[in-house]
Amino acid sequence: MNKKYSQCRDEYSEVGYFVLRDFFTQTEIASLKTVILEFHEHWKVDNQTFYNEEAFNSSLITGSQYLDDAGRLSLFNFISSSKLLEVVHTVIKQNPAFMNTQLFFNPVRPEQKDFWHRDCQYDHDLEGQKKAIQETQVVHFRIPLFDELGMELVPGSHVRWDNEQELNVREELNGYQSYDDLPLGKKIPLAAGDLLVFSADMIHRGIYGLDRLALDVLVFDSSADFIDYVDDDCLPEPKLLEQISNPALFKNTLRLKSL
Ligand SMILES: O=C(O)CCC(=O)C(=O)O
Repeated sequence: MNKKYSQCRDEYSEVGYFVLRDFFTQTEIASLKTVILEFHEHWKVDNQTFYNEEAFNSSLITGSQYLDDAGRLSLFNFISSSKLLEVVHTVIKQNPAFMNTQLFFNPVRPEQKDFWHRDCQYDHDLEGQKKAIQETQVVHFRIPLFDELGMELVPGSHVRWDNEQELNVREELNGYQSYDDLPLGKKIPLAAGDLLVFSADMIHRGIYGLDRLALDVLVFDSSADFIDYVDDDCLPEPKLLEQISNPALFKNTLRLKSL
């Protein structure tokens, strides 16, 4: 471990993200890659038009549509490994709950540009977004499978509202485009094996290029109201749950689902 967890916690609350370099071993990344590539190949065939025209991510990687039980189980065990959970607990101390997974890749069309956003902007108007960033947020754990240009983040924007330019850019107001550069953006290049932890509601964009294929695991605080965002099919069924070494992350979600 290249950083003390207390330092990670401080960085997260101050700037909204932290990076752990060489967090995963080559062996861990190689076995993860096998499962993820299997998902990705099936997904691409099934979503050919969407993939060719506009897609830059897929989701529900742990679902039953494209992976068999063995693949799903290895993903569930990876996501809830004690190593990763220790990091999850640095930002969500009590009862973190699994939300979803997403896989980010390059769009097929080279002219498609990477764009600034806060995740909450797709669910809320501006007043709702202002509220969302003051309340509990969803956390992304980004695991690149290949070296990539990484992410561009606006440090501190997880707890503050946009300045005029940021709002114009991410909402495409007053002639601005969501791909315009932002002066406060900080580029975080990532290598296979690194782990980037960042707040879903900070101003951010993925940077397209190289052979990027990154798994994002999304986790939320059980006390926050996010359960409706969770798709049942991406959770382990009882027969898989009992084979997961540390099932708490999924059990927390299943408990909320049953309420
Ligand atoms: O990598 C990308 O294309 C965007 C990533 C992103 O927006 C996210 O993880 O929420």
